This record gives sequence, C-alpha cells and structure tokens, in this order.
Amino acid sequence: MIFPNVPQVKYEGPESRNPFAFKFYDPDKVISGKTMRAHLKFAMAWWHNLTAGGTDMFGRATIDKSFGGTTPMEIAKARADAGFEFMRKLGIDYFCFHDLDLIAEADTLEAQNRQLDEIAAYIKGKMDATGIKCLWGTTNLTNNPRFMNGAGSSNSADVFARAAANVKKTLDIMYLFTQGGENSYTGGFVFWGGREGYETLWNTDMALERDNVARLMHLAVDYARKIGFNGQFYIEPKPKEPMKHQYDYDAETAIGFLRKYGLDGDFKLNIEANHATLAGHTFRHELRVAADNNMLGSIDANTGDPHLGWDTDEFAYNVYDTTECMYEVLRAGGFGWGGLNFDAKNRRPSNTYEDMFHGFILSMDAFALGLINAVKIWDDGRVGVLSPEGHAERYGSWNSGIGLAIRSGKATLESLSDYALKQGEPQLPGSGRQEYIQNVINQVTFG
Ligand code: XLS
Ligand code: CA
Ligand code: CA
Repeated sequence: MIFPNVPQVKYEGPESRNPFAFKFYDPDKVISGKTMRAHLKFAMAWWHNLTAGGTDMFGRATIDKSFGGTTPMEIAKARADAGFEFMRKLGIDYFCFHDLDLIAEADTLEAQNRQLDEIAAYIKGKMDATGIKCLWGTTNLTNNPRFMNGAGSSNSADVFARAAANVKKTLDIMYLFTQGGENSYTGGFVFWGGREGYETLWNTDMALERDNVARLMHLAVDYARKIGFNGQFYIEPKPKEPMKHQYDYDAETAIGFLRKYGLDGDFKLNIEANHATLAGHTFRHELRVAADNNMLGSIDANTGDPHLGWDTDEFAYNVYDTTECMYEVLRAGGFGWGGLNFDAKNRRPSNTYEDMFHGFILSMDAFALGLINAVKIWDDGRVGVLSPEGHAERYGSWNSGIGLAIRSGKATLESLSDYALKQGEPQLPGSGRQEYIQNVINQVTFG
C-alpha cells in the first residue's frame, strides 16, 4: 500500500469533519435523472498527480513521486500502482495521460516504444482488474528540444515525422486501453498544441505551419480509424504558454480551424478553465461557445489565479465557477465520451501524499456543489436562457411576426426597412435585470 494513512474516501455529508470524506459528492445519489458519478465523470491527470514534484522556475521538487521505485521502469510501475490505489480510494473512474507521463523518455524511438509497450500492458492489467478506464491519452510534443519549433508546425519535416511516430504509438496504447471484448469502450485522444505557434512572425510561415498541424491531425484520424480506434479526438485550446502565440487560441478559433480543414466530424474540444482565463474569457464563455457549436467534448477542470498571469493549474474550489460550468454541461445535455479531468496540481508547499487527496476531495466536492446548484437553478426556472422559446420574456419577439420572418429567412433588407419605417422608434428592448438575476442565483444557492 502506498497511501496507508488514507482510508477509502466516502460521502459523509456537510456536517462531517473527517478530512478524508466527501462533504457534498455522494457518488450514487441520483440527481436530475443520473447519479452524481455519471454526471461528473471525474478523471485523474497522470502527469500532475503521479509525476509532478512541485517544481517551479525557481526551485526543485518538494515531494518525491517515485513511490518507492528506483530504476526508471520500477518508478513507472510504482506510479501506476500509486495511481490505481489513489483512484480506487477516491472512487475515480477514469484517468488521462501523456505518453511520457508513463515512462521516462528513452534515448531512441525503438527503446521508447518498447518501454511504452511494457508499461501499457502493466496498466491495462490494472484497468481490467479494477474497471477503471482511460478517458483520453495524448502525446507529449513539447518537452524534447527537437520540438522547440513545434511538432506538426515545425519548420523541419523530420521533426514532423518524429511527432507522427510518437502520436502513432500513443494511439496504439489508447486502442489497447479501450479494448476488452464486451467491456470495450470509446476513449479519446487530445491534441494540445503547446508549441504549435510562434515567437515572431519574422521567421514564421504561419499558413504552412497551420496547414501542417491539420495534416498531422488528419494522419492521426486516418491511422486511428484504420486500427479500429473509434474514439473521440479533441483539440484543447490555449492562447499562449509556452509559445507567445498558439494556433489553438480559444474555442472559437479552434472550431474555425477544425471546419476549415474538414476535421470537425472527428474532433470536439477539451476546454480547460485556466486556458479560458489566459485567453481573456471566462471558463463559462468557452464552454458555451463549444456547446453552441456541438463541440463540447470534455473538460480539464482546474482554475487559474486572477493575480497570476500564467497557467497555474490549481484545484478548482470557487463554487460560482463550478456552478456555471455544470449549468453549461447540463444545458449541453451532459458529457458524451468526455468527462471532468482534474488537470490540477498541488501547490508547491502542499507536499505530502495526503495533500494529493485533499486536492481531489476539494475539487470533487466543489464540482458536486456546482452540479447541485446548477440543477437547483435549472429547476427554479427564473434565470437562464435556453432558446427563444424557452425564454419568452426576453426573446419572445423572435417567435412571431417580424422576428419569425427574420429567423425563417423570409425577411429582406427592404422588407425590414419598410417595417422599420412603419413601426417608428422601437421600444427599448427591456432590462437585462442582471442584479436581480445574480441575487436569484444566491438565493437558490444559499437559501
Ligand atoms: C497544458 C495542457 C496539457 C494538456 C495535455 O497547459 O493543459 O496538460 O491538457 O497535453
Ligand atoms: Ca489541460
Ligand atoms: Ca493548464
């Protein structure tokens, strides 16, 4: 046992003072037609939880995550042991990984592929024994110096080829993870374009680079379908960091890109809260843009810090944010193949194994509260805009008369001009009642 000090974490309710108990997340409780577990679909990010040691630009690790292993492969397996014990103790059903979270990077591609095969088989054994699934995998195309100018967007075709080889291997692993006879399921594959961008346009052929990023994505889809991996592909937008400008800037940009290159049938978006903040948007804005385009695939659930301008990947705790998130998820009809992946890491001084659990308990409870509140707000019915039909008071003018003529394409600029001449000055469009609405949210939440 790697975490002997942590018991099985169970729901004990809001009165509990047990640090290793959920106060709000009650996995089997049915709320709005589904269990909380099925609504929330929590996932553990292998990288932060099992490999990140609390390093920052100014300091080395504050916690040892080798979990008793000494050789690289022993450490890799010890991390898998730790991860499965961790997920089982919290009742987490999914995990996400990069290829290079699973093993230490090897000197040659052959050696790396061999080691990945060994660890993937080891992890698959644990998946089969526990029923824990992989939500999505991704390829680390940022760390190695060869990717300093990007992977799909590199100026070097040889580097592009190497990126393709690494993506192929991750897809092989994803395929293995999702196979299980009757228990086979549909996983996913994420492209996060960390270095797919530029530092200066003086040395950058942006058009070629973007075309090539799309080419790499097409090649990945073609290969996946060929080997029988029918999973969902995702782009994870992020505007900057590590590059000054990244091509998948935000949801709207990524959707435009997917449509331009004919990738929108195979891809949806993986929206990360902290990346929304970096793009100058709210988390909710990005979720809404994705959902309104039928592109809301999965979520990287974390938070940034308004006082820090970078990607801090903190555990989400702000219940207004989680409420807005879960409202958008409910509005979109829930997750399909995606879920809520905690792409979050403990703060550097939170350097014990127990802190790893506290981070997850914090965020699992925060999203459970968000779900409970979102359902209450939904059921209350006083706020929220679903469609013109669903919100007659504010958008009712679109359901008949001139509004319907516009929506059904019957109006022309001339007919609208005639209408405007006849009607005279239109009435003011009505108060947005924002302060009233915000108080209703508080009433429903805390009342
Ligand atoms: C980094 C990203 C990354 C992706 C997966 O900012 O969040 O961790 O989620 O490559
Ligand atoms: Ca992420
Ligand atoms: Ca992040």
